[in-house]
Amino acid sequence: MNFPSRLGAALLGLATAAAIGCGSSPAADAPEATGPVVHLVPVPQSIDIFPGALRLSDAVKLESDAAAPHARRALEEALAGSGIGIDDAATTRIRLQLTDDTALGEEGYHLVVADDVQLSARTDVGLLHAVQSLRQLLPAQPQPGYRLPRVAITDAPAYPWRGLSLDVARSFLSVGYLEKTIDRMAFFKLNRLHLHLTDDQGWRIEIGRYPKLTQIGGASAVEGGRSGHYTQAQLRHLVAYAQARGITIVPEIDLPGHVQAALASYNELACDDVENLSPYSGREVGFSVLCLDKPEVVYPFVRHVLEEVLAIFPSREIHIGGDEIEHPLYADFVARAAAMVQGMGRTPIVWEEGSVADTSPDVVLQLWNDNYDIAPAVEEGHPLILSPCSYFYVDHGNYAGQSQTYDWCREEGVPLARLYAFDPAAFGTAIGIEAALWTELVHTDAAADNRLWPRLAASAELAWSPAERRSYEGFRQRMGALRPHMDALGIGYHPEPDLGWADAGARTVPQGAPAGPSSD
Ligand code: TNX
Repeated sequence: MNFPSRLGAALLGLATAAAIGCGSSPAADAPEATGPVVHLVPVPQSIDIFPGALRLSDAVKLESDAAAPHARRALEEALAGSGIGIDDAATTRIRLQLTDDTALGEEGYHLVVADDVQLSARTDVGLLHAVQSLRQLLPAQPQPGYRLPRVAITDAPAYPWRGLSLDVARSFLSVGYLEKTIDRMAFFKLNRLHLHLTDDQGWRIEIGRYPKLTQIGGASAVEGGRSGHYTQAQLRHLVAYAQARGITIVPEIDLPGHVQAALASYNELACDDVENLSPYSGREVGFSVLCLDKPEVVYPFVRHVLEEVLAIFPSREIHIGGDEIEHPLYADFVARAAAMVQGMGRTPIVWEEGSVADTSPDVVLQLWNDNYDIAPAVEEGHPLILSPCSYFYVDHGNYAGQSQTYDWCREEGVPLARLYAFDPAAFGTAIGIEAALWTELVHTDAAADNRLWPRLAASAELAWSPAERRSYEGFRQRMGALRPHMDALGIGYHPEPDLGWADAGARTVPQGAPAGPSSD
């Protein structure tokens, strides 16, 4: 590699770090003389920036390890997006290489831009992350003669679980929208898509043994929302689509409450004295429950459903809900359902309330109320997914008073800066972070985009980047500069003033790029 001395590089790195870390110089459109500016989200574990730049011509030569097909495809896509062709005769080389550098872990990578570009990692997933970093260094639109900054990055995630939970039950989201969301998540190195597949207002997953779950339960939705369901073939497609982008889909079947759609489909799942067995389209929570006094009906149902769910989703973790229900047999149910999942060779996830049940310490708990006393469960060693609502419930406003948002958890909403201020280190057994989009009030793709972005990028940085590398000021600059990439991805993001995006509509939308900012 033709690099200057480490010291020189480090000094230069400091000078250029403004765009990377916490400085205050503008991140985008730096003049040619100072070289291209680096703006990566999430901010990498370590980066050296060197003088000069690698001028990219129309085409590059691609060399890749046959064992990294997903990274190769992602790289081809990224290059195409920047208008760069692939040609074996080209002088500039991009190399994807698997290495046995154990320090990188499962997801870490090296990315070096010198006289050529070298991406290395232990796994295809690690290389996928390297490609995403390269993609953020490349122009969002074709730009002939683009100068790629010379960098040496070593990167790996702080947390293994970097998720998004989407409620497709209250209001359905199409396969196409989920694919788009997966692409966008991958761009920010998020790796878990949790689908809340069932709730009072809708049952969204085809179960062969119980066809009425989708015939009846899939036909309803929250008032104003969309109904529908996914076939098993569609879900298998999504699993593969996500896997090729480094993302695991985690299914949730919410039990034993939030089941009105199931009760409306199969009345025998309800206790005999339950009168209301109609489909539900309101917004109340906590009123429906499987009849736990009929274990001979309920447990076979749960088993059969889970068997089909597990056959579709290879995820090690399977979410069985467990939220917002008061019942004398609640703890018993959670313990039995969790044991059932474990008996099938998987690891259950339960919302925080499930911590009252007698389960083995490897059962994962998902924290969602800020004030929930999770300390005893942490003491027992339960891994935690962190989704405290006053930081990560993005059904709350981007700003106080935003229309069509909830504010039950935090009256002022969950602005970007608030979310970014979260400190995951406060939770000893945390395995990561998951933002959650509930859809009682989110009925269109545009509204979903608006609630998710840019906040999801901030939660990605919290889960990926070490605390000492993070600062809101640095994030604002880097994220602000990624706007053309957000546009190229067709994201209808909230025009966040903190990122300098408040001029919604003023910019030119590139041809073929949909939507753009949306205040929906
Ligand atoms: C709480 S978080 C819920 C959801 C609602 C959400 C609305 C959780 C486990 N339950 O059922 O959709 O609040 O913000």
